[in-house]
Parts: sequence; C-alpha cells; structure tokens
Amino acid sequence: MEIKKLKKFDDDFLWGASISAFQAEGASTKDGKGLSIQDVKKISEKYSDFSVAADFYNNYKEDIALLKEMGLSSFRFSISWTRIIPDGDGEINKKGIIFYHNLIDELKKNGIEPIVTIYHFDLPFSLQQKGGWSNRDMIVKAFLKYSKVLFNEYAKKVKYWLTINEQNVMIMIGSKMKFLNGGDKKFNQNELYNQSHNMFIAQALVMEEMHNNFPNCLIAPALNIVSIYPNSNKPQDYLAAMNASVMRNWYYLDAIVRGEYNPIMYKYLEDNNFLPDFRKGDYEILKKAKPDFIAFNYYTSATVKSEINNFIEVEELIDQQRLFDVPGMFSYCENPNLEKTEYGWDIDSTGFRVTMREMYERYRLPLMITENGLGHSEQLNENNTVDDDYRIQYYEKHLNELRKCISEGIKIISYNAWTAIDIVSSHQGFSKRYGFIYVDRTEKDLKEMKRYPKKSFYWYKEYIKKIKY
Ligand code: BGP
Repeated sequence: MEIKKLKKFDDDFLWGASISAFQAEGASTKDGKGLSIQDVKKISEKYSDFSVAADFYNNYKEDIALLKEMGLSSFRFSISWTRIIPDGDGEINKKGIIFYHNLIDELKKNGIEPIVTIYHFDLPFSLQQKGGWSNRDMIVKAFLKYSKVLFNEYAKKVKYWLTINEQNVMIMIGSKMKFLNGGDKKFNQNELYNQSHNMFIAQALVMEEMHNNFPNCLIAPALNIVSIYPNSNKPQDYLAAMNASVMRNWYYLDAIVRGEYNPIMYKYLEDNNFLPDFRKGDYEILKKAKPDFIAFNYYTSATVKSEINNFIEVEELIDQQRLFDVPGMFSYCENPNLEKTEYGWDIDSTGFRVTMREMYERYRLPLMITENGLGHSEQLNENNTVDDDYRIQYYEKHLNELRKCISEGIKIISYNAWTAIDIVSSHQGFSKRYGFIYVDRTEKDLKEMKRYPKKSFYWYKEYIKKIKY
C-alpha cells in the first residue's frame, strides 16, 4: 500500500544513536568497577575482549562533541551494573555514580536527551555465582535495589528509561550464545523459562517503583522484535509463523505490557513441562505494572515453515537474529527475496514497517527504536574515512518505512541507530563495525583509538537537518 501524503516528523522527535556499556566503555576494572559476566567469559582467540572496547569511559567528552556535531537529539546508553554496585547487591561505588552523572550532564549540556538502559547483557559476575536470573529471591531484590539507586541518582536528569535489553534474545538464544545470560553456562529450557519469569517479575516491580516515585519519567522494556513471515501460503506455514511470533515476540510483550501470559505460549510451556514456578501474587505484580512506551531493536525479519528441517546447528552461525527449529511449532528457513549483509542478516526495511504496525496494532503504545543498523568489516581509506554507502542505503530504506508508519498514524517517539561509534560486537569483536564514527583500533592492536567520522556520519547529519523542515 502506497502512502499518498507523507507526514512530517514531530518537532520533538528524538534522533539518536545507541551504545551499551560493556561494548563501548572499556575500563573494565577501573575506579572500583566489579566484574560482569562479560568480563570473565572465555572469548574466542580471534576476537577482542571487552576490557578496553572503544575506551568510551575515558573518551566520552570527545565522543559526545562528535554526536552533537552530527545533530543528535538523543543518545541511548546502558549503565554498567558493576560500576554502580561492584558485587551486584552490596556496597555502592561512588566513582561509578559520578561517572554517569558526568556523562549525563555532558549530554544535556550538548542538548542531547539521555535514554538509559538499566541492564544490557552485563550481569554482575558475583550474582551469576549465586545463581543469576535463576535465583529468584536474590536477583529480584538485587535488580530492584540497583534500579532504585539509579532512579534516586539520575531520575531528575533522565526522562527515558529502559529496563532490560533483549530479554527475548537472552532467553531464546542465550543458552546457545552462552555468554548472554550466564557467563559460559548452558541452561536447559526449563531453567530459561524460569529466568524469563523472574525477569518479568523484577521488571514489573522496577516499572512500578518508577511510576510510584518518579512520575515525570517514562519506562519501557527493550526487546528485539521482528516480523515473521510464513514460507508459503500453506495454512500450516501461516500457523508456524504465528507460533514463532508468539515465542519470539508476543510472549514477552503480552507479559510486560498486558501483564498476562500469552495463552498459546502458556500451552506450549505446559505441554513441555517448562512452566515456571509461579508464586502467589505474581499475576497481580504483572498486572499492576505497565510500560509507558515500547522500545525495540530491529535488524531483520525472519521466515519459518511448518516442516521440520532436521539440520544440525553450526555453532559459528548462531546469533541473535537467526531462528531455529522448535518441533511442533515452527522451523527456520531462508528468505530468498531479501539481500543479506556481509554477516548474513537479511536486509528487510518493509519488515521494519510490518513489525511496527503489528506492535502498535496489538498494544497501542508509543514506539521507540533503540537499535537498528548494519554491521560490516571496515578499514580507514586513504582519506581517513570509510565510504560506507551500504550503511547509508540501509538507513535510508529503514527511515523511509519509519516515515510511512508515522504517516499511517503510528506514534513513534525516537529512532536510535546502532551504533554511534564503533564498539565491540556482541560476539564478533571489532571486526564487525556498526558506527557512524570509526574507532581506529583492530582486534588486538589498540593503536591510539582515534575517532574518524564515516561517510554515514555526514549523511545522518544532513538527514536529520533536512527532515525537520
Ligand atoms: C543486539 C544487542 C547489541 C548489539 C546488536 C548487534 O542483539 O542488543 O548489544 O550487539 O545486537 O549485534 P552484534 O554485535 O552481535 O552484531
């Protein structure tokens, strides 16, 4: 369906970019920071670890100056739990508190709205040793305590808050990409669905805490939501797509937004003996809390069919975007209609629109895009820049679809590209870059880590400037 008249973006639409703490900050043991599961995991010899990353901890002022030059009005970053509370639930680290005050102040000074993720894959290692997300009493208390510290410190300065980054990726793929929610540990399905339930409870209590005590702030989950296509017009394939969507998208959003377990998912959990340990009062906790908007990360769509593949999973190919087989529910398949990025992710800007429409029609809450971008291997050219036309094309297509959604009446408050500066990819090191700004280092050679704007930097700057009028 073509849109005849495109609407303008609201004047207060936030144009931004994102990073996460463990992938950008470095300084992993500096100024009292405790270890997170990302700091202790066994990394592949091939890739860099997270100890220095993009050195954002020491470089944030210069980086923010570049973001300002690009014309950004928002910046989404996560707070490192172990910088604030080194062992996860004990003493508070003053220096960590000060760092984020300085960072937030610097953003505000430059007219950039901070969007804060409370937890982005970097669980404190000492909490993991106590059972991590499987230990309900411990983790719910610790997450609430940590969140309260953040709210008391920063809620006066920060309006937009995100609870947990990609709970659905941690639960669905976390065991395959081990490090996401348990260091190097693999979990069985039963334990994972218990972890997920504990995340729902912890998150609901945190949202309630915010609403009760900090009414000027807005809070939301940040899931990785993707539209899922049936492989054919066979009715069974359509059902398979519905199943995949329930398992990947709606089970999470139904619990977080509506405070309900999705009935199809509940039946699946029951039939497979994966039902979590519900406690008395859990439904009330879930019902009471409601996010103010929905934040989501979108990279690509997915396609499924009903027949089983019986293929052997290749560990190297597993990542957060690739679906797999869940017997009786759906099976993964390729989509031959879409081009792929260098790293094999389908490029699907129409799917971006489908995803936003589906979400808005289901939940009628404003949407915020917290991640969207393209990973590529890159090197500086002789002009000390990167001609990343492929990235510009990706953004152009996705932003066109975003504008169509706005024109169709979908309320969208902010778009944050992944990423502002090059950072360590979640599992493919510094080789896979996403930034508008090139950070000059390789996997093993840190060099001076100078920053160089890429071609997409100037493109985004112009886009933001022009779209306002
Ligand atoms: C999301 C994560 C990010 C980021 C991104 C790109 O799942 O929230 O932390 O890493 O994916 O993924 P990758 O770095 O693996 O290419």
